[in-house]
Amino acid sequence: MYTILVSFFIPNRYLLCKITLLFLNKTRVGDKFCDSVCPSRKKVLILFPIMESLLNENQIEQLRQLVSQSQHTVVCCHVNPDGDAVGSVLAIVHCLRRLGHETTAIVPTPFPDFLDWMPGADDIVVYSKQVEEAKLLIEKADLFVVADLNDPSRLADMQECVMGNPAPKILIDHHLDPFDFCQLNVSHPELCATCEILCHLFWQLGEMDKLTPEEATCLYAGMMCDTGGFTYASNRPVIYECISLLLSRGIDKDKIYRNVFWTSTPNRLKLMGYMLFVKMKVLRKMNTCIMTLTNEERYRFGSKNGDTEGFVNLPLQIMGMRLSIFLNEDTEHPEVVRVSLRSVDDFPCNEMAAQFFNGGGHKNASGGRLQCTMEEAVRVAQKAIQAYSALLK
Ligand SMILES: [Mn+2]
Repeated sequence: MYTILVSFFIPNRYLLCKITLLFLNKTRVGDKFCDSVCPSRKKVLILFPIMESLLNENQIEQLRQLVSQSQHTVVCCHVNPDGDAVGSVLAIVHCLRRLGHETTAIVPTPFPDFLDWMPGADDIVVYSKQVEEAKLLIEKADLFVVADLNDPSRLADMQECVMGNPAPKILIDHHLDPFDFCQLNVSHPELCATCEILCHLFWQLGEMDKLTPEEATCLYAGMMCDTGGFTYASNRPVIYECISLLLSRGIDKDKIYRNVFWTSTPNRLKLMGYMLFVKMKVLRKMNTCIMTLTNEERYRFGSKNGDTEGFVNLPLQIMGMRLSIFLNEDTEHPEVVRVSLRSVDDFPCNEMAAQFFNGGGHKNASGGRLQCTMEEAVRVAQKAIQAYSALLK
């Protein structure tokens, strides 16, 4: 009864949950709490769309122990880090440092320039550029947190060094089918971003109302990047609970959006125009678009790492398009073509990526790589489109 009365007077549901807890003398809100207050859980959930408890008691204990026993933690993520990878790494680093732990962020390869503004981005050690420094830090580490990564091979050149250190590892990730290589696995493919997992974790651990604006900013940026500014993979109501909590921790979400999605260079805009005008091939019958970009073209436009971020999404604006394929010659390895796939509705990019492009990912957003020339990569893409024609037409 208290819960319903209070809900009329307190606009902030998080505060409301806390007040309710005071009444009920509970330490945490979660499924157990809902069950105990109201066996028909639906009613309670409608009144309080609250955060999710992702860990059981044992896992919480294990997490606390692993962290408290460590002297130096290394937090890392996948190769070619995106906003969610960088956001989750930085949020974890900030949080651990705030709790007094010596912590370093190490990423396998550089992250795109449009993430430079993120709080703490300057301190990130980039393995491919600072190999010796990174190796020393990895060898010294007595705990690893691997974020936004489901397979150690996604650590690229860092893999051998990280896996060679027997220190315990914690995985926090939302990709499908995680490898079992960590002591503690927090894997939730149903969540929109690794940063969303972190929101729930921080909340469950009682850290949410202690988050600094910097930590909250990293979490929001990660969720925003993995959902294209909350335009896909973002229909679960609890995502907006996370956002509400992060707003109450002082983020400026409009500025974060501008920093990530509405900041460009003249060269990038010119390259985008060229890609759409010259390079976009529309396969009308297959409701598919293919774009290719070689290093030679990239140099012509003075394009930098990360400049092509988001290009693969553009063709999906065309009415009826179901699939967009972007074949991008790797800047470091010219014999490698990086493949990005984006789809709408039920088209399973991840299956196509696994079957044809040595990759994987999410249903609507996947990637892979081919060891071949661009011409051969185009042929593989055409074969993939044919194989999936029944789902595309
Ligand atoms: Mn992610």
